Amino acid sequence: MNELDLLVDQARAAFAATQAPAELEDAKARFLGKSGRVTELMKGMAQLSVDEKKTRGAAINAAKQAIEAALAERRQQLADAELAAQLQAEALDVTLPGRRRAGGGLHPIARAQERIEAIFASMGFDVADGPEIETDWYSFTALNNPPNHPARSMQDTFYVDMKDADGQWFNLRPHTSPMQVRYAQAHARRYAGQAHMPDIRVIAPGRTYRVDSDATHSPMFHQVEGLWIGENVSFKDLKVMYLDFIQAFFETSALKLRFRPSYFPFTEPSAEIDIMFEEGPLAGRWLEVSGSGQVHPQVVRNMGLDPERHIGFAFGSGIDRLAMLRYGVNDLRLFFEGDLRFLGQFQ
Ligand code: 2U9
Repeated sequence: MNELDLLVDQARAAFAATQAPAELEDAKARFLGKSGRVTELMKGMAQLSVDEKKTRGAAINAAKQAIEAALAERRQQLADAELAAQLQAEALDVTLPGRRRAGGGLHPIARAQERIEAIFASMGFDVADGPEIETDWYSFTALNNPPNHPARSMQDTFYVDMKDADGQWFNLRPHTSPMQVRYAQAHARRYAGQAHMPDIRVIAPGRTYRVDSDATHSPMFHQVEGLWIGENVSFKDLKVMYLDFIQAFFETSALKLRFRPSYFPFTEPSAEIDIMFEEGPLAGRWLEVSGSGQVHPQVVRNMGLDPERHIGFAFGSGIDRLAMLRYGVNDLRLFFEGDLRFLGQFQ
C-alpha cells in the first residue's frame, strides 16, 4: 500500500474514532487543515519537474477527495446520531392517556356540617345562615350577657375597627347564637298578632371566631346551634331530639347521653351534654359534645316573644369537635393547614 492510500486509511480511522462534531473538526484539521498532512504533501511538490508535479498533484488530490468524502460521511453519521438521541429524549407517546388532575372533594368539616344539616332537616328544623361580622347587641346583649361579661373582652372576642349604630365595635361572632336571634325575631314578626305561632325549630351552623389556639381550639372554628321554641317545649324534647341527632351523626345506637348541670347567661337551667360510646375506640368515656339549656326568659323577650307563653331549649355544639370524634382526628389544626395528604383521606 503506498503512502497516499495509508494516509486515506489513517484519516478514515481518525474520523471514525471521533464521537462529537468538535472532535471531528480537530481530526479534519490534522489532515486537511493549513498545517495538515495533505497540505504538507502539496508543499513537498515544489522541487518536482512539471510532468512529475502533474502526476503527483493528481494523486494527492485523489487522496484529498477521498479524505473529504470520509469526513462528510462521518459528519452525517454524527448528525444522525445526535438527531436520533434528541428524538429519543423528547419522545412523546401521544397514545398515552392524558395526565388527569386528581378530583377535588369536600372538606371534612363541610362534610360534617352537611350531614348535621340533613339530620336536623329530617327532624323538621330549618337551617339558617347569617352574618359572621355581628353587632354587639346580637353577639352579646340579646343573649343576656351583662355589660362587663368576660366573653365581651378582647381576650376572648375579635373586634373589627368599625362601630355599629349604637356606637359599639363590630365583632367576629363568637357563636352562631346571633343568627338564632335574628331568625326568631323574623319568625315572631311574621306571626305577630296571630292566634297561633308555629314552633321555631332552626339550626344555625357556620364559622365562629374566638381568641384561642391550640390542639383543640382554633381562632376560626365551626359551630352548630339549635333552637326549638313553642308553647310547650321542654328538656325532655331536647334530650330525645339530641339523642336522635347524635346517634344518627355517629351512625350507632350504642351510644348514651347525659346532662351535666352548667351555667350560661342565655339559658336557665343550663346543662352540658355528654355522650358515651358503648363500643369502639372511644367506648366507656363520657365525652362533652355540647352545651344546652332552657332559653333564658330575657332572651325570649329579646327575640320579641312572651316568655309567659313561649318556652323552649337551645344547644350549641362544635362541628369541628364532632368531626374530630367521627373521623378520629386528634389535632384540630390539621383541618385548617391545607395539607392534601391529610385532606385527601376524606374523599
Ligand atoms: C339563643 C338562645 C340560647 C346556645 C347554647 C351553648 C349552650 C354552648 C358552646 C358549646 C361548644 C359553643 O362550640 S362551642 O364552643 N355552646 O355551650 N350554646 S346553650 O344557646 C342559645 C343560642 C341562641 C337565642
